[in-house]
Amino acid sequence: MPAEDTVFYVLYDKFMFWSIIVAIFTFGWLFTAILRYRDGVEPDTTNIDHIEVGAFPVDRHNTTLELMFYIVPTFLVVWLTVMALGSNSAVWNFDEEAETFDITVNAYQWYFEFVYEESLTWEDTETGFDVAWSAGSMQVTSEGNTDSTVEVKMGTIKTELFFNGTDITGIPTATYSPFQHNYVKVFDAEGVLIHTWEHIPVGHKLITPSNPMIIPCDEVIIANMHSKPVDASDTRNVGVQHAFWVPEWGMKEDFVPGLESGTTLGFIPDDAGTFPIRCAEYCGMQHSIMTGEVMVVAREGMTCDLDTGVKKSSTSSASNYDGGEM
Ligand SMILES: [Cu+2]
Repeated sequence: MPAEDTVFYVLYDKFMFWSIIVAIFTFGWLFTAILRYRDGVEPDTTNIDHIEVGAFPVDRHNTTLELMFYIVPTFLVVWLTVMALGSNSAVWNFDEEAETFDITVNAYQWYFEFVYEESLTWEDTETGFDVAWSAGSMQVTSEGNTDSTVEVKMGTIKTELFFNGTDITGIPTATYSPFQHNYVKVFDAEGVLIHTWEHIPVGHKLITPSNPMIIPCDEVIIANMHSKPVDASDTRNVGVQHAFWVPEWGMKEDFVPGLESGTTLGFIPDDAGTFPIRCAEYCGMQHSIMTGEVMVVAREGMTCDLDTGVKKSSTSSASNYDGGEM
């Protein structure tokens, strides 16, 4: 979901285009008038009977032209307003029927925390590797027989295994649980990460800057956002204002301290990839380092090829306050 896909990008373009047109006309007119009617330049009075300082030359005015000065800008302003209002319906009316992926985003001084309200099992695509892991057993298969190291995490236990392209041994499958954070990471001989399979359970927390926010592609992501104090023991401290900003998507939403229900950001990421997150609201000393990444992934066994029937970003990026009762 690059910013080019979003309704805001189109709006920005159209507003910019018309601002330039209006500016050329207005400043052109201004400079013409400055040069033509400056002190010391004799006015051209060929077609004027009389010209009086401070009086409008009534015998020479052009009704059509003057009317246009009112009509054209009025139309332009009304049109731009209607067009801008159209973006509201794009971002505030989510398809109620649509399946959503809910995630809570908390902002602290000075990091973001992502709390999973739903579990997510995802896997890299097109790497040649495939990991199949469930309660019973784990299998790693590879198209090319490359020697690799496999790092397996089950809950808090990490194990390093060797994979020769076909066989992998010693996997402690007995304690696999979908309620734990589990991952399988495959590294090549040089230690470069080449394949990841991961299961994020409900309630799992990922924290910036060391962890990205991991979300599935082609789904309506609903992020419920709260500002929180680092020290929760002081009840007077309700956190400070922050803003969640993904520049590449043209998407931004505030965290409002003290707002119980939080704010909501809804969007459909359609391209897999990693995109930077920044805090876009000055929030104290280390505001500038309050950054992170959002990682768009394909659910296990799926791809992000847009043939899932999900419309491409018609509800692309959204920002609205949660609840009409505010
Ligand atoms: Cu911040």
